[in-house]
Amino acid sequence: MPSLPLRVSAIALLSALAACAGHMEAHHGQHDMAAMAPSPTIGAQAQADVINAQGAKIGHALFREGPRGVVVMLEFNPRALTPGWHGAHIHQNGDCSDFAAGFQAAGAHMGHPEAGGTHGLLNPKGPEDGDMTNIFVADTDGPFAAELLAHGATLGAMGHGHHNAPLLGPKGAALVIHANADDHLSQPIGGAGARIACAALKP
Ligand SMILES: [Cu+2]
Repeated sequence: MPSLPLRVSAIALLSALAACAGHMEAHHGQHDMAAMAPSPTIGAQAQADVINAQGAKIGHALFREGPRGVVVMLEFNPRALTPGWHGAHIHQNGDCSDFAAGFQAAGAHMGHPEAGGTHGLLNPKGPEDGDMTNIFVADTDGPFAAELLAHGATLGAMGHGHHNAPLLGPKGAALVIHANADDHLSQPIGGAGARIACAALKP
């Protein structure tokens, strides 16, 4: 683990453990404990360039782990994406190398149907671990940014508790931005269309 691009704060870890112990006292339940266990890598960070379908860098992605998922901060150059809504998901492979072929190497969503998942934040049978809210790009000549929560992700190498998509596991992970909005319901990707940008996290 020391070679991973992670910075784990010992203080954050201790306070997380303290919160954990307090919770266990309050509820005494093994099941509750498993459900509420905070991530062991809380406070960890990782970052990656966002590239477009020409392979050019168009922005930056910062991933920061909190107790209920990974907060993804995206910052883009002017005109990096077409105006309008764009779906964004965590895909299962940290590989954005085949940009000319539409980023297929990034694979399916984290927690895809093979792993028992069903797509959609608004789907009663969903969501997959990699599902996130859309971003909206205004028609502007300036830089722009967005922040998303990867609710089912951890920056650890192992899944744990409710966070069962390890972004820095053996295959890494990729943030993929799509051409159109995700309707959070239809299968398999909410009708979000082509993959237009990608940021790879490698283990
Ligand atoms: Cu996607």
